[in-house]
Amino acid sequence: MMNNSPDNESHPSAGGGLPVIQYWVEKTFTPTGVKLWQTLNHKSACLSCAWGTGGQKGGFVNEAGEYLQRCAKSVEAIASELQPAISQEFFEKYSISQLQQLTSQECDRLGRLSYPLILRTGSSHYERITWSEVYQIAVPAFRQPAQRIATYSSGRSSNEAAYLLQLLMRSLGSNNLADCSDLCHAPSTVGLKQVFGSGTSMVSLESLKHSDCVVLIGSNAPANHPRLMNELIKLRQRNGKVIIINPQIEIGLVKFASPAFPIKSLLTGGSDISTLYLQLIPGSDVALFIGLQKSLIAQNLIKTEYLTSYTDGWQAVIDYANQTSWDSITANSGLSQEEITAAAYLIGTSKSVVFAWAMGITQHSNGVDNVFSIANTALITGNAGKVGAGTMPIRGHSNVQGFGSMGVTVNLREEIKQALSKLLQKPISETPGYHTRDLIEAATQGKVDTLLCLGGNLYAANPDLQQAQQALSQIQTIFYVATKPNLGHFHGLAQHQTLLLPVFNRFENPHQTTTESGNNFVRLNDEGKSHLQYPDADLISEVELLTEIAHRLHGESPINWSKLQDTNYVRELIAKTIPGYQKIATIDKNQEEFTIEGRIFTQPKFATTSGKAQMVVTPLPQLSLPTKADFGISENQVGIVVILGTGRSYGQHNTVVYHREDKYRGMPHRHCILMNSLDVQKARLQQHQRVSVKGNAGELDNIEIICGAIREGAVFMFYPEANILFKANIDARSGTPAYKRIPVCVYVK
Ligand SMILES: Nc1nc2c(c(=O)[nH]1)N[C@H]1C(S)=C(S)[C@@H](COP(=O)(O)OP(=O)(O)OC[C@H]3O[C@@H](n4cnc5c(=O)[nH]c(N)nc54)[C@H](O)[C@@H]3O)O[C@H]1N2
Ligand SMILES: Nc1nc2c(c(=O)[nH]1)N[C@H]1C(S)=C(S)[C@@H](COP(=O)(O)OP(=O)(O)OC[C@H]3O[C@@H](n4cnc5c(=O)[nH]c(N)nc54)[C@H](O)[C@@H]3O)O[C@H]1N2
Ligand code: SF4
Ligand SMILES: [Mo]
Repeated sequence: MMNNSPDNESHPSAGGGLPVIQYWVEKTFTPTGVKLWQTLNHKSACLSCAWGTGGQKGGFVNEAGEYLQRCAKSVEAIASELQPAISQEFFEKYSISQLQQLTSQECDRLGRLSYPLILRTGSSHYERITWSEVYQIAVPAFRQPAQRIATYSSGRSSNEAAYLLQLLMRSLGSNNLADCSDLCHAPSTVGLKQVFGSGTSMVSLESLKHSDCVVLIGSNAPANHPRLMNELIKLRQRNGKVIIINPQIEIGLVKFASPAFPIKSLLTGGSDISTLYLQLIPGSDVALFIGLQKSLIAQNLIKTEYLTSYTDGWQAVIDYANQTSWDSITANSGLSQEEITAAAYLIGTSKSVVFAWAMGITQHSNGVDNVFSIANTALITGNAGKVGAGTMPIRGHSNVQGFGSMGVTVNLREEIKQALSKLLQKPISETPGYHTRDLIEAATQGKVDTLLCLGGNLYAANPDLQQAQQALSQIQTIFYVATKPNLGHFHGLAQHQTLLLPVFNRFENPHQTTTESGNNFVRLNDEGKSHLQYPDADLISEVELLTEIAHRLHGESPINWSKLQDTNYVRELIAKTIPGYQKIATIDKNQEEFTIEGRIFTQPKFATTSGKAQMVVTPLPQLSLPTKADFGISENQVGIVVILGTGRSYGQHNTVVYHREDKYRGMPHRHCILMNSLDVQKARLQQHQRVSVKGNAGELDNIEIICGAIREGAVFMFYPEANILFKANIDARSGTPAYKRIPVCVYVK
């Protein structure tokens, strides 16, 4: 399907463009507009995605020093943080059961949390408490046996806060450091570490600028990493190729109007992005990549000398591709041999190819295999370890990668373990920690007493919301550290006490902090001032909160925890214990932002023991579909079994909804299902009809059918609402749920 034209005339004909500019104008000319502009100019990294705009050269500058790089998503995120405080009367007035009626968007619009709150068993309302009461609760809560305490974190906090979080947990003898990356890019980290010895992107922004072909797989970058689109536009301008692999035609991947190219946007309605668009069956990426390998071999476009010199295991990968029949590849992927051959030719004849991907690759029960199969294809064509080429997971949250680097992970690197053990003057526990899904399972079984969530929305981000709620209700004490209320704060309640602790965000902290972008670049964030000030508001920094708890638990030996309130000292410890991070020790003095050592490979010498890339054979995925009867629905009832992929609208950030509608997909509200019109016909349904959608955990009624550019057999819905439908089916090696391949039945009751 070389489909380069959007199918529906009433939708915008390019991603970005006018709706985006309208949003800018609306937001920046309101009364808070002045503060918004000041914040956009503040020397700190953008809050939203991990592309890493902002920092010491100013809010609008990217890592290559280019200007005009802020996107509307950044404005959205800041605008939401600039909201006024929620009044004390609000929580006195509304009971928890009333708060549970709020939607995600309504929760966010309540405003900023500005003083600590507690909900005790038997009480119907959150009540204000003091910070000293918070610490009185925290100390005994963290003195529980190490295996019964846990944390979860989301990637917006600083490196310093992340480092302190894991240091606190390791010092208590616990490795239970669940993190949102477990639900996100964990398969990339696991897969890339095995192949290349390093779990992050091997491509810097600078290197990307030398590529002449980008293969963009399972990413809706126009919505979720808008400034990556500038790089694709420039690549097309220098005659480069862009191959898109996605079951859905995302309009902004066909054409994108970027404010950085205003004249082109006005004259032509945007720049062309995709050279070739491969609309495959959801979850079949491994089949496609084996097909690409097979075709590259057949077209004599593989680099055998490179394989023999720089890789191990290549022969088995080649044999497997040769043995796999075209019939099984095309049946599995839903693509024709011609389409795959055309893509292989573009890849094989380009000089430097970057393979970039996001959640369409990782959120599958074979997520790690997906990553292996991409890496194999890069290696077969010699596209790893040279300028302009390589593997590039496009990270989610703005500092999610920093959390991993700081040791907030259940797969702690041996070097860090040793260094931490020296620092803490005791061995690091060998008991494996809970990743996010393990944490939910352990909590369900009553094995967790205390949970601290540093940001995020553990409840709504997980599959099977009922299970998540039930799991959290088994925990004695939960501390939610947050800037704004979300669904989790009202639905994810603990058995005895739930605390809601307000903190400053990145541009408000009273000290400097750092963050790491998806391109391995470390940013310095200046101190700032919040519009929420004492005595009207009573917020603290995450660093203060964590060090205060640790100090009360451990005092000053072997680490002086209260001295760690000074983030310079935290950075000194980071420099000593985190590989590649030595330069962080002086970043506050010389303002020198830097690329982390040992991550960007421009030579085919990798971080594995032998220095060679380790190739792994990836079996074809088993893609079966249940029947209506499996859902308890009779075969002659109106309806159809399809594969649901869940994801983000153009107006949300993860579980936080900013706008109800998704103009680009023509979905007017949150309760829509995007379907192919042939499926709608086949099922004897109609566009705009209200239907029920049933999965293996739950059901949603009154869902409106919207016909759109999605492959036959595949449907799309928004998360977190859709998380009620299905149980967690995880990739065993990474723990990541298959949010992108969920069998559901769409039917009329
Ligand atoms: N504005 C905004 N920015 C964000 C976020 C946000 O919510 N809003 N979230 C941040 C976070 S944490 C993350 S992880 C990223 C997420 O960024 P993305 O990964 O771009 O987000 P998703 O909405 O999950 O979209 C994944 C894409 O994969 C496609 N896809 C689905 N199934 C398959 C498949 O089987 N194979 C292939 N090849 N493709 C498939 C979908 O059609 C969709 O286009 O964005 C980050 N940036
Ligand atoms: N069905 C389905 N489910 C998914 C996904 C999917 O594609 N489909 N994607 C998954 C992915 S990729 C991810 S990353 C997860 C996201 O999961 P999470 O990261 O857990 O969720 P978020 O919605 O990003 O968390 C938002 C909250 O963070 C808090 N916050 C914001 N800034 C700060 C700060 O500076 N400090 C602190 N302490 N708190 C702050 C605010 O209270 C806000 O409400 O969801 C996963 N769940
Ligand atoms: S692309 Fe990402 S980092 Fe850059 S301004 Fe937009 S949201 Fe922020
Ligand atoms: Mo994510």
